[in-house]
Amino acid sequence: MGGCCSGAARAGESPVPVGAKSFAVRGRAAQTIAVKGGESFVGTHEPVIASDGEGPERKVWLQDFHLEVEAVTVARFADFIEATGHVTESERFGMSAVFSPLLKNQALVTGGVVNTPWWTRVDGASWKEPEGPGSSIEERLDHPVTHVSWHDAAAFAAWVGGRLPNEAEWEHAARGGNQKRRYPWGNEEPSDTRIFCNIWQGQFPRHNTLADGFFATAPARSFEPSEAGFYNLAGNVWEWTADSFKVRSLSKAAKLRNDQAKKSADKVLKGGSFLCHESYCYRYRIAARMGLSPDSASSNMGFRIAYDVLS
Ligand SMILES: [Cu+2]
Repeated sequence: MGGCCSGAARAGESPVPVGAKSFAVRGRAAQTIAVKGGESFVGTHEPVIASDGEGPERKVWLQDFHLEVEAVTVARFADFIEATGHVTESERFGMSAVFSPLLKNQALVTGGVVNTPWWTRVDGASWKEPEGPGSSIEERLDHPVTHVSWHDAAAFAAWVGGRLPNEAEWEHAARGGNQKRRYPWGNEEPSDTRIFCNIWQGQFPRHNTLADGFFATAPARSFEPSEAGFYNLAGNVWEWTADSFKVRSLSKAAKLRNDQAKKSADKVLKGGSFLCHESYCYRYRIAARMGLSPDSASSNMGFRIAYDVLS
């Protein structure tokens, strides 16, 4: 069984990899894991949501790379803002998409989102006021930053001297190499009582049993890390990748969507979020994906940083 991650924890060792390093050239250090490249694959031959383009499985060749163990936190993003004066797109647009049950002040609701009444456009919502004016990040400094667009994520990545991973790298790291794994922890299905990650438990969106301990985001380092040492690749927040969103499968419907997707500049997000549940959004699987325009942002989207291996 060829694990892909050098310096990664093996059975019996500490879950935090011994060989982990930090590559960030600016801002506070973040731990990375060296991931061995080579032949791998992206996607699956058994798509669950075929219209998302989960299939077919395709061979890819990957260079070695490094990937941070956790999503970029609020605290780290705050350093970036302070150092660069970067203004996020949510701040420029003056609003972001907030998961409605998080809103204590319903007066902030300025408009819903079609077909998904649990999303609300909130004026003034941004990475530092995630539920709009008066809300605070103080108790969430170790959570993944949210309300960041792809452009914001790319700007942060450039600042630290890294980049966003591409989809194949993200999947490869999540599977622990060239293994057929459905989830970063293996193949066992999470359920409302078997908890592996931060997703929804209960009747979405009315009732969350909180069996995993979190209504919305959890700290970026929570739950058991994968064998390789990565935290929360599945669940918690969607993670932006470098790739443009295309539907790869060849069904007619998918082809049509592909033609539409080709015209759009949508980017791929991976991993699902605290809102996913098998009953309506079964997207915390490794092969699952979502495409969104690079200026979109919301309560459940963040990112993590990859680095090239410099020789
Ligand atoms: Cu979901």
